Amino acid sequence: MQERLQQLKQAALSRLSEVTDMQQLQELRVKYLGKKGELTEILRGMGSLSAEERPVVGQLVNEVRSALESAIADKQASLEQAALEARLASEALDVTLPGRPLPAGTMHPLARIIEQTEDIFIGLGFEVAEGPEVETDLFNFEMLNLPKNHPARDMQDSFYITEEILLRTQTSPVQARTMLDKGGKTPIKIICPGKVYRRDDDDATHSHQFMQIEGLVVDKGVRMSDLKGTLLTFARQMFGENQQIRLRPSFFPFTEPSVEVDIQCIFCGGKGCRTCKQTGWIEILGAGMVHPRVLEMGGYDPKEVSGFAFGMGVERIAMLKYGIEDIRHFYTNDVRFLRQFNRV
Ligand code: 2U9
Repeated sequence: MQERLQQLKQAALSRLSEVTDMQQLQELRVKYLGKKGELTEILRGMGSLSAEERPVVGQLVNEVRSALESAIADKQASLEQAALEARLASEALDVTLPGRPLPAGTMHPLARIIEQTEDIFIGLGFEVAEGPEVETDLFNFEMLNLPKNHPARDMQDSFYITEEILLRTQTSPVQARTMLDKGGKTPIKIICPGKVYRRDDDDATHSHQFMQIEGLVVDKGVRMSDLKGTLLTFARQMFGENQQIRLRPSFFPFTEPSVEVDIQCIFCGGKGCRTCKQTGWIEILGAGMVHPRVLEMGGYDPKEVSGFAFGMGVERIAMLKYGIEDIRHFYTNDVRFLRQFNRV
């Protein structure tokens, strides 16, 4: 029996040396040390031994068992170590290799102008307000002193959805909504950027959908000089520190008095060229003091408060600033056009 034990030990150790993975190791463990394993079988056979032999064989069985257990544990440790090393090697990352650059998008020129304009006006204490593009006749026209049958409604042919609902023709309804939301409280100091829609045939300078930024200030004692100072600051930050502005009388139903605002021609510096039609000036926006009727309809008392408003076409500002000659470039999305406006 002692001989059988020695043979078993040798056989187990020799098979162990050939084991290459955890599954084989587990099979080997079961074969020799398991409940139905070979060592257990020998133990069961000890009943037939003499009283002298039994402790000797018993001790030997224990020695063989612990020798096998420790050899199996060593093997398991070395298999685990090898597996770990293989994983580390396969997942090795060379952080010194050069990276693959991802192609970066560029910012759309209209988004750039809007962002820049927002920055300028936020710097002056304004907030940015937004509203729906599908509007009611009430907010788009009525509240802006453009009652039904007003001749100025013909000036902007609109996309009507029903008799009372249309695509907004200007962002002014956002200001009208803000006035009502504020319930007569001052101050209001907002700019409203967004898309507007007008029934127009598209050409180099017209688009049936374009973008506007409008502004509204309502407070006690707001004057024309506040409007002028605000717009001069905008013109200088947008078009250059030495810019001058010029105000010409105009007419809008929602402002009285109304003005059109020019900057000195950025192409000829005011000397006169083809773009400014030899005048030295270029129109950039319209503005005025908010009409008392508009204040009233918005829930403000025109005897208590006053306000100014202005509006500009974002495409026009971008075309001037970047020297773009056709408004359709903004909407046809030719990447060669868009790529010229790299992020700064
Ligand atoms: C309220 C009161 C007054 C907004 C204004 C203009 C003058 C203006 C045009 C510029 C070029 C539109 O894109 S454009 O065609 N806008 O000239 N807009 S004052 O006045 C308001 C708005 C809302 C409650």
